[in-house]
Amino acid sequence: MKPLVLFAGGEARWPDWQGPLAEALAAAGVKAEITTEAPAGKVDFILYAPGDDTPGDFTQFTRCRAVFSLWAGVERIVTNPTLTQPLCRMVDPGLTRGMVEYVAGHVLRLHLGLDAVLAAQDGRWNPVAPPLASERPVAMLGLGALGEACARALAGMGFEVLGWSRRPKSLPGIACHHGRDGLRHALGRAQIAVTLLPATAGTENILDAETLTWLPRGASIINPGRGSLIDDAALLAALDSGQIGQATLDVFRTEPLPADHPYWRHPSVTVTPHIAAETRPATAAHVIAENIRRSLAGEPLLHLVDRQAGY
Ligand code: NDP
Ligand code: OXD
Repeated sequence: MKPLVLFAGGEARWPDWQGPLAEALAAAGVKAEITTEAPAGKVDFILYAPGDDTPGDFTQFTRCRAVFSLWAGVERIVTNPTLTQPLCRMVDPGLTRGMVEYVAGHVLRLHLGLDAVLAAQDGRWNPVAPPLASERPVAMLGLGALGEACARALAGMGFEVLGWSRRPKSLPGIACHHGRDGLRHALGRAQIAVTLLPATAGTENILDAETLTWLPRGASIINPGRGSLIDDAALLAALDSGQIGQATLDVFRTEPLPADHPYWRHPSVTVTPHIAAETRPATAAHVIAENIRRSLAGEPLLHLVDRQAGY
């Protein structure tokens, strides 16, 4: 009997995934059946995205060998007590590429002062050249699949990049830090801070009233990580006082961001609607197919979530 793969990534996404998954499974030499509906007891693998129409109780999936998240962030499933099967998060070349483009684009926008340039088309000639990237230190909080790729891309453009992660790390061309002192050091030098951390108990409000003061006055923040990384009241106060010059925010504690949220009307905030990067079926399907192949062959799974660490 062919293994049964349940696509529980939301009905709306199924048409985008059906073809790429079939193709990727065939390319990996895996003969499996993919479906959007099946009796729980017959399912071997679950492809999961958080949503109203996705499973909340995994106890009925008695023969399920692994759950593959279609999202990189797993905070909405990792603490589910009914999930006893191995959980893998999404590491997808297409998603990574999108995040690199988003982060590089907004870092360059802030670095070159493009908002002011666009607002100043008023006939006045003001020939002030922007500094070079090498004169603009950028802190990358989170040096995982996404943070590392962004850090490398920025370093490749000449930015001075200071990285920060939970465990010590060594990356060429990037000054890597960890621990509370490391955070203070990285923020203390950064004119732009990018947050690409997962939402866990350890990262909640990592940018708060205290750590925001560690940044040089007028520094900018780009948050494509998760809303919980930022103490919103502290950030709004820091923006009002000028301690923080600009915040570009893609993710929020409540999404969609409510229409009356102060971020929408703050002159120093740019809101983007959780579009920094998304999983691309054409590339991500191969990651899933490889993991299904591995599971069936008894090989170790890629991108396993550390349930203790929460990411
Ligand atoms: P990874 O799991 O690969 O990397 C997470 C990084 O955060 C690691 O470097 C890890 O450190 C670090 N980290 C975790 N906890 C702490 C801590 N307490 N203190 C310091 N560093 C910590 O995740 P990804 O790079 O793949 O993704 C990061 C996040 O980006 C996702 O969890 C998701 O929330 C968000 N995301 C947002 C998207 C969007 O469109 N806005 C799209 C995709 C993802 P270490 O290296 O030591 O483990
Ligand atoms: C993700 C996201 O976690 O899109 O993949 O936010």
